[in-house]
Amino acid sequence: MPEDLRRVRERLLSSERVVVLTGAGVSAESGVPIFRGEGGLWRDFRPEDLATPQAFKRDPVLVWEWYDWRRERIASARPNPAHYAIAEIEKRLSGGTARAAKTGKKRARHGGPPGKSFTLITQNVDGLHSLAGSVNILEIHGSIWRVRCLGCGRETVNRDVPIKILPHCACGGVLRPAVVWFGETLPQAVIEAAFGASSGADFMLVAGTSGVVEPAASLALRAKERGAFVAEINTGRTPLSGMADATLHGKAGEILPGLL
Ligand code: BJW
Ligand code: ZN
Repeated sequence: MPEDLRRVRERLLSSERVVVLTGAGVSAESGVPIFRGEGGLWRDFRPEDLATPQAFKRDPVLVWEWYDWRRERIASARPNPAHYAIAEIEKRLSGGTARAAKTGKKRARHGGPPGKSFTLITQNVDGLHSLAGSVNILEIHGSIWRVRCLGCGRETVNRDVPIKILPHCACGGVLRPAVVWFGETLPQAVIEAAFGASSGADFMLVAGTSGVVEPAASLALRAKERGAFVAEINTGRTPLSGMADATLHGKAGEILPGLL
């Protein structure tokens, strides 16, 4: 086992409050396009045209067509070894099923590692972490499988592929994807929980994110500031690489299973 991987693994094993922060790179090996860099969505599409509230106001049909295309790709995607390894880390830390991480029940009954906690913070909207079995997940940029009514504000699950464009709510209002666009604030409770977990973490793993989108990138800085060991897994260098205690270069789906 390479020395840096061994070091990260040892830190993970000896830590008590573990946080994993993921980005699009973790789903890349599932065939879900990333945003930046080679083959990224922002090479072919302008975020200003598709991922802002102004863009939706201007042309909701165009925005929905783009989301419908992405939903179709994601619907046929399956979790990859990176998603499964993250779910397995949660399961081991919570002493049984991943669900025990949330309820604490299994740990109490089966004597899993006492006092350990695990939080997965994801910027991904694809839902693949849940499909892989992760439980304690904070989806800070929302979910592509949820819609929100611009009229009554109600948020619901919608898995229609294709979706009927323009989708409408029972109240007659137009539905939008329940994701966070540029210039929008993140769901308050979710981002507060993410900063809380990051502030208290003693180990943070940052995987497959370019680290350029705020406030997500600041979660890693917060963890580092508060004394966590920060490890990064990425195929390339990012603005977070310099402050990370360890940087593992390569594909998340190949490196993450090695941490188990
Ligand atoms: C692999 C791999 C493999 C590939 N294995 N690795 C402070 C300073 C400057 C600007 C701001 C600031 N605070 C707020 C802003 C504005 C803005 C922002 O951050 N702009 C910067 C880009 C300049 N932020 C916001 O507007 C946020 N809102 C906010 O802060 O509200 C308050 C506020 C508003 C206005 C002003 C000030 C404050 C909202 C951000 C919303 C982001 N939305 C999107 C779309 C979501 C919905 C959807 O999916 O459709 O979220 S944009 C897109 O970027 C998406 C992602 O979640 C997000 C992050 O991308 P991610 O996950 O990092 O992916 P990539 O593609 O960038 O990187 C992939 C990485 O993986 C790469 O590094 C590869 O090398 C690597 N990789 N294959 C491992 N196999
Ligand atoms: Zn409504």
